[in-house]
Amino acid sequence: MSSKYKDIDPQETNEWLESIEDTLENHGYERTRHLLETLISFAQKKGARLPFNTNTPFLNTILPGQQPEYPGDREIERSVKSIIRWNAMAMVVKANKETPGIGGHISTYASAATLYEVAFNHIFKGPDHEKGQDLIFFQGHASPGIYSRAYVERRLSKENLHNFRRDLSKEGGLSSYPHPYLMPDFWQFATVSMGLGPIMAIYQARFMRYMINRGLMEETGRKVFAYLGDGEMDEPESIGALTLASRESLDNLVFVVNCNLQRLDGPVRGNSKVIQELEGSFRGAGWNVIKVVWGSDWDELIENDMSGLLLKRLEEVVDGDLLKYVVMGGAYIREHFFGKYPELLETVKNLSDEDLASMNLGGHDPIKMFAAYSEAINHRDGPTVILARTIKGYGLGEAGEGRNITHNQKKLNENELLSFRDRFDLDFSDESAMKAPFSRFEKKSIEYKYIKEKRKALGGSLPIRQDKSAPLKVPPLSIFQELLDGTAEREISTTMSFVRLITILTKDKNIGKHIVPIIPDEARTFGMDPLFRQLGIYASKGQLYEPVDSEQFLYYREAKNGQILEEGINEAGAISSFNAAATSYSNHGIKMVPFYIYYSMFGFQRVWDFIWAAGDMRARGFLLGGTAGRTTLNGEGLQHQDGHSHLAAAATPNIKAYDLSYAYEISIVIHHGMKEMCEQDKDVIYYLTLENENYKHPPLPKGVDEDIVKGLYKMRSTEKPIIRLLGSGPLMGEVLAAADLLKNDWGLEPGIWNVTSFSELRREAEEVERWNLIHPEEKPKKSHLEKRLSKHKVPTVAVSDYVKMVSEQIAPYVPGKYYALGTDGFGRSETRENLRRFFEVDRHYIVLTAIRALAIEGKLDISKADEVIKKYNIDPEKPSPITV
Ligand SMILES: Cc1ncc(C[n+]2csc(CCOP(=O)(O)OP(=O)(O)O)c2C)c(N)n1
Ligand SMILES: [Mg+2]
Repeated sequence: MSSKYKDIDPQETNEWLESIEDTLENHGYERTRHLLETLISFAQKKGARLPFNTNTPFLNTILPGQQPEYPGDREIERSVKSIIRWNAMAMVVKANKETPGIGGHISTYASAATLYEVAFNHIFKGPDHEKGQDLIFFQGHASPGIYSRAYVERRLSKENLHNFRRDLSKEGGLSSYPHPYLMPDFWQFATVSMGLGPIMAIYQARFMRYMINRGLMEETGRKVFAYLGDGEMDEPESIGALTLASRESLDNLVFVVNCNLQRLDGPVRGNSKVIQELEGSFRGAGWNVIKVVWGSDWDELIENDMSGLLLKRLEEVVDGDLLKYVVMGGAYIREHFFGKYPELLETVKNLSDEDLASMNLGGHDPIKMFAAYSEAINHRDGPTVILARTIKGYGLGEAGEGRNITHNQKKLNENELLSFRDRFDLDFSDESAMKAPFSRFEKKSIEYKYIKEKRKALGGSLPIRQDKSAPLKVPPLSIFQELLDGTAEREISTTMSFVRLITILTKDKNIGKHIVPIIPDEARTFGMDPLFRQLGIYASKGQLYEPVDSEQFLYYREAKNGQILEEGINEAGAISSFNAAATSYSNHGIKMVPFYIYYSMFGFQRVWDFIWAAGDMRARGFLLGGTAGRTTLNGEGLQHQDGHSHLAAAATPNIKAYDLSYAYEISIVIHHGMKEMCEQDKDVIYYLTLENENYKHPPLPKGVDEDIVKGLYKMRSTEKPIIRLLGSGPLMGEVLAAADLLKNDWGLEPGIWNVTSFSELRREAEEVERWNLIHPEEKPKKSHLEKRLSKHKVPTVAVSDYVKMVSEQIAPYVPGKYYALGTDGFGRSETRENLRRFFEVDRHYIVLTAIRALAIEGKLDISKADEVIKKYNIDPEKPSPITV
């Protein structure tokens, strides 16, 4: 501001400077600081917005004179809001009366009702709006209020409300929190794992810009709103990506933080002020901050505060005090808040204790909230956060208003129900109120007509989740022909195969532009840098500089319509981008296919909660764990070597996980996945582990396409093998080598199978087993495993570069004894060869296991096992990799 401002009176400026200098000289820093702070807050209070400090006074950002006229009928809106409050409370109370322990949050929505109701009536654009639908991340535990509004709007029935938290009830339940998986026509975003909502909302807003800048979507002014708890803001994910939003000038993004100053156990910041702290963080990160602290009842007192004493007092008290005032009432407030300074006490002498107790707060005042929303949605060039002061459990009185007990408080006694009724002027007889009935307005009532008209004008009811996306034509498998043909003598890694595949895919004229490659700063590690030039890296500002490598062919090319989302070292952000792209079919009506490739170790164990949310949101896309495999990634050591992500993947219901050995497997699995996502509208995520070991890739054997997808196919076998080896991913090489040793050194010829997915095999086998269990008299079905392996009840040795439990998943379904080799234990930096020996998964251990298995079967003498140990220098004294 100062640089742009033309000094119209330099002499006056000088006089100000001189007096500051004077004070500094005569009274020191303390006095000077005091004077300046007083000047700044005075100016701010008078409406001057001074941008360069992180905090403004503990007052509303928007002055009363700057508030727009309220566009609604306050009285009707209040009756609607009151009945919505009532039903939201009654849902939880009833649910817990009928089924003790079913849970539910009463007090969150009670604090947030006005935040939502003002927006439902005047702000949120619905699905039929000519400018398109806004996207709303509802605060998870405010769900009862959102259901209650849907009931009052007649979108849900009384039975539905009765079945809150009873997902399995016959008529269909209402899920505890926003779960699109359970209510796919209603909820859009999974928010209740706190911290995920805020960062996903930021990346959703950014992804909308990406779609617009790439010409896939029109800019129509759609917004992303995220409703968040003040306690939730303590999650690192909540504030970790704030600067991305300002850097990307996301004026399509509005956060609304429900500052009731409490979380579950107690105050969010008892000893300071959470609103001021959040203001500092958001302003520091470049956001437009609108504080809505005080309601209209405070306007006059604040305006008349000439001495600044009121502001001084407001600045002095901490959140712990403010919470106490809510609970203790007017006389206490008079004595402890205003009473600290006699002059301040004077200013409230005409107000009764009741008046003092009922002075409303900003987040409960529709006028203040509407002013905040109007400014937020019209703000340009950056994101806005509204920090709204509310009271947790508002209206619950003794039953939990502002108290620390609110979460456990699920039942209201009769008196509490009656006082809730009185507080909101509800029209129930005593007898009726005590039963906590659900209630809504008649269809012909003015209230019903009013809310329906308001929603109609704004484009229809919310929340709503739809899929209006057209199918995307997947090209034939033959576009990957070069990968299906194998590499002959050339040695490459599975990662390189994948990079080739995505290069081919993005060139396809039909589906190419729908592919979204996402990478957190590892593109060069994976050899994906050629894509920089071909596809460009998305940058909303284009490329304002000449890159250092501009002379080179593969330079770092940023572009406004770039296709790659290069997220930097930011897995939480990258997976949030994945979630946005993977749900684009429903949120934007356009199918996109994200391929998020990352260091495998920094996937599941770092962002599994987001992956779980992706499942909940019915996401579709590909996760690629690069540099995977505990022994295949050799030099990087303990914190890098992933030998367990497949366990996590196996436990995630919507994930189909594959550990692949050859380029043709990758092509077939990805092609199949794309068909499911783009043509068959299946809500699936494929997880592929890719490795960096170079070897030759054979051509696709005949007739195994389907088996590759199912999880197991035959590599080679004699008519009647006496033992079976199962290999997976890069360890297939050791299995093949072991087979050669078995043949050449011991005269045994095993059957060799390649397992592309242990988890898919297990799932299918379990489904078959379940069917057989509940259809005891019918002809039993056979699983893929049984069909392929049951002819020979011989021992099986399975080896993967993952912990043994990964390959043991299928043990119950494989005929004959099952021996698993795996990489349990912490990783090490070493050569690949030494690592495989250390983890006891190399060819020699495979041979030893096989020979011993045959000895146990009585097919060989046990002394053979000892011969193996000697021949291959296996050290029986070597400590176990799990214990060292
Ligand atoms: C990641 C995560 N941790 C813990 C919880 C459990 N939990 C549910 S509500 C809640 C308190 C929320 O406080 P706040 O964000 O201030 O919301 P309020 O209810 O006060 O509006 C907690 C800890 C959760 N849902 N998610
Ligand atoms: Mg809170």
